[in-house]
Amino acid sequence: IFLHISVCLGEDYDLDDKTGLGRSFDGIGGLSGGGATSRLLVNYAEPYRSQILDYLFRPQFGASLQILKVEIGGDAQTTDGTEPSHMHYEDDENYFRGYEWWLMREAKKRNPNITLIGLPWAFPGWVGNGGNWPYSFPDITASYVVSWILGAKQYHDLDIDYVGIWNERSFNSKYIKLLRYTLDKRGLERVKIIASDNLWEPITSVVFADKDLQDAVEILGVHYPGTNTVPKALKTGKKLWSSEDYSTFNDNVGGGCWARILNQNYVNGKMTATISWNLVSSYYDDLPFGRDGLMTANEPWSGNYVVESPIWITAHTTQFTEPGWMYLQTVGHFTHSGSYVALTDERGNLTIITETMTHDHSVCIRPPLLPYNVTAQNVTFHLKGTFVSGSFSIELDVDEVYTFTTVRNGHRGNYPDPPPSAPFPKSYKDDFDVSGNPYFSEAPNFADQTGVFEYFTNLTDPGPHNSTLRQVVTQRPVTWVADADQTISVIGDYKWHDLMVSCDIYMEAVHTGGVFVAVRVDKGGGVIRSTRGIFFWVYADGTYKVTNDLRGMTVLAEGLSGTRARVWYTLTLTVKGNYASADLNGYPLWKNAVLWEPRHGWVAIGTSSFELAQFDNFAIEALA
Ligand code: 147
Repeated sequence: IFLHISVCLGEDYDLDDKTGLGRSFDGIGGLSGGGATSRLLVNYAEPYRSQILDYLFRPQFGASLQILKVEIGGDAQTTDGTEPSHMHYEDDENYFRGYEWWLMREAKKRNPNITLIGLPWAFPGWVGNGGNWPYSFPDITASYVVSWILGAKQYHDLDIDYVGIWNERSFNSKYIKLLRYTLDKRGLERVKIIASDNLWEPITSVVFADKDLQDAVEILGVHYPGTNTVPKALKTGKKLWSSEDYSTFNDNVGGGCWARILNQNYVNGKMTATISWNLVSSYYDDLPFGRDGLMTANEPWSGNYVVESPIWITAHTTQFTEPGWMYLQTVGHFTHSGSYVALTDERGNLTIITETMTHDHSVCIRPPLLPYNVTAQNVTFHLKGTFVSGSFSIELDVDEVYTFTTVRNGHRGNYPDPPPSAPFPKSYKDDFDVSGNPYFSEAPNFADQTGVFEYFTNLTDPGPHNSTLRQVVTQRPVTWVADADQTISVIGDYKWHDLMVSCDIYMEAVHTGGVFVAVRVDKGGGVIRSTRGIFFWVYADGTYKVTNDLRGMTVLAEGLSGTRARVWYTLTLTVKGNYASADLNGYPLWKNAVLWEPRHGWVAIGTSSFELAQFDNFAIEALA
């Protein structure tokens, strides 16, 4: 009787393909990069690393992602760190740097049909020929980007499906056409172009008015569209994607945001793909946008990871659809708010996803969400057209997501709980001695914030410093945000305050060289220029400095050190309470520098400019 009454009081919704179908569904994805968001993932021990990858990519297991978008590393800061370029210098090519190649391979291994996208945020300095702009020499930029796509195939057998222009920065029509031309010339007709990974305008109007550009651009990709499009974008006839979205703390509100936009990006905005920034929160929590990934895996030292609610929200769509399925035209909003979408493989399968997220449980980071009211409601779906006629009713409470489907192999994947969360080890050492060819170019747990720090083998010096970590960016990149004028890589526990750090260092820049070790480093990401901490510098001109900031504006102490380039030295920095002191090669160099701020932060190493320098036998003893 209750059910009968519910049905009577409820509303009716037709699911019908009689008058044709809607747009073709292109998938749900995650974005690694923009930047360095997967940095700590690669350092997880097995089996945890594979488990995390399974939760992300394995079909019918977890998020079962249909799209993986990655940053084309440009040696510059792109939100949570820098990602290495495949061409640091004009005459340099290496397709094994960073972790995006590895990640794409792991994704493909699990889902051979996953769609791959590459997009640059920044470019090495030579691409701009010294200028901070990638379009002055568009042929250089195009061939640089196409090299990355060719390298993906040649070295990793990865077919990149789509490439973008310049993340959330200006586009240039001439460059887009030249990129299309260069792709075609190199036999990459199958690689399609997304533009412009920014707002709907001006790309929509420019594409609309330019026939050649229309031919070059396959997808209009926008960021954080708030589920809406503009009429002109629909009129271009192009596929519309939310090519970056979400960026919300991954608790249940983040899950609510994700559920609402996954449905409504199509219902309101006719967008047929949605990509989460970011894929997985594998960067230190205290970097910008901490935990804005579909799940959290940023403790490789403990093995702990957390499968958060957005993973299961994703599964509601991905486990019961495939790219190429068609949306029905009969999608929409419920009378008492919330939304439904329906998709079919055109061979009898039907998947319906409903969401009834309340405003306060589905706010995303951006854009602002206008107030609305959603209430519990009874809905009845009537199947019509090619679907066997019939109907079913359901009582939808608020903040619920349901999938109704003919697909039977959905599965809530599960592994035993990972090890418990633990802080970064207080006692930590790395001698950077990697035997043979390490698969990763970067030393575990170092998160580069300006410049790129890579394993390096001194072929000519078989001595104790034959395997080192080397800063390799020698020219200011074409930046995405404001990189520091110094290079810096951070590591450790942001809460650390009293500690001892030592590191062997080797300046390569004669006369002009300078390197530092630092503690209580308080900022990373886009604000890296204003980072403070306790920085102990030595220079190739025979001097040292102690500064309270990376920029070197506040000098706490300075003097003579006798240091010069091409000699190894051991720097030791000790900070306790309000006092700092340092040794050079085991002998006291300065002591009792007085400091007040910052009270805590990461440990860091780096250089005083974009210059080559090496580091070895890095060691931390955190006291508190
Ligand atoms: C995006 C970037 O593309 C990502 O790399 C990452 O930084 C992400 C973090 O939320 O944000 O950039 C945006 C930055 C600011 C706005 C939109 C996108 N904004 O203020 O509207």
